[in-house]
Amino acid sequence: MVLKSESGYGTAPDDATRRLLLRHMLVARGVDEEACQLQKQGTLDLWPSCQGQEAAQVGSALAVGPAPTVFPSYREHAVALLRGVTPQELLLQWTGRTFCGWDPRRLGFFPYTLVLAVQTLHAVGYSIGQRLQHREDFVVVYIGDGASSEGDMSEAMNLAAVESASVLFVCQNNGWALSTPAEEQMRTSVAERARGFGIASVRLPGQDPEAVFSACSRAAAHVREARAPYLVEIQVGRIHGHTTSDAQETYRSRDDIARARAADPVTTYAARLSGLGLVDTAWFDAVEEEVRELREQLMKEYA
Ligand SMILES: Cc1ncc(C[n+]2csc(CCOP(=O)(O)OP(=O)(O)O)c2C)c(N)n1
Ligand SMILES: [Mg+2]
Repeated sequence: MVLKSESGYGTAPDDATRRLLLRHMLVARGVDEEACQLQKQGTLDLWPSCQGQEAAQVGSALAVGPAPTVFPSYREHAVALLRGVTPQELLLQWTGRTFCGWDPRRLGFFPYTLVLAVQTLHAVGYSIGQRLQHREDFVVVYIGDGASSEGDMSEAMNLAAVESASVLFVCQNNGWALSTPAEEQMRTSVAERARGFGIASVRLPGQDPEAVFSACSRAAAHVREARAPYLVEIQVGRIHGHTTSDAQETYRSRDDIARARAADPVTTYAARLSGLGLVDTAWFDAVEEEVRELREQLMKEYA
């Protein structure tokens, strides 16, 4: 199945957007690192790190823009921050003090879902409801490779295809459902499976935020112009364990962990833009200062 539209949404990001991609990735990394620290100190009960997945999250979120309502899973911290969730709001849920730290209606960013894949049904139903009320019906839903094995995901894909719902499925395939490797979960890619339901799809590596931005821009154009669903499967690396409670060294080879670290999208992209002269020391200093302030606020609030 091919994209209905290859037009518009100039798919390659311009230089300002490239800097923005990197900035959001660096902010997300800083907040994630601080959350890991706070969990070690006992302030947070748990933290599911998104390290290694920043290019997929920032690239997709910037590509679709602010219009769509987003239904996240529980690891979309970079998307959350980009959509306006503050770091304080983001961490609150992981102290066990609230179900959701932010206002989902104001931000168009729904609460995190810990029950795998239910958000896919929420997303499709929401989009259909919005369309019936002649409101913005473009919806983005994030799932992991493991969540894609749930029955809800199959139901949601089928319903989206049959109803031609304006839903962009973004699957971050980090190769693991907790300790179960992707090859033990499925015999085809998630993208191929989507096509079986009649949903156009693409699969791509997720280290380069520009490639993700381009693919998601084209996917968003398809959703908007064809008013039909689309699925993007992004192959990402998981740098840390499933959560801070998970000792991944017990089931994952050292080499595999080392590969994920070596392919770190944040350091790789920072080096690339620096090499191209698109960012300089002053630029890095300014972002570092911003991240330091965010981390200090978190420490004050939580430590
Ligand atoms: C319906 C349901 N079944 C099982 C679980 C337990 N569980 C929590 S996370 C997880 C793995 C999810 O993997 P994936 O969707 O790939 O997301 P990732 O954590 O890798 O981002 C499992 C099995 C759950 N939360 N919900
Ligand atoms: Mg996974």
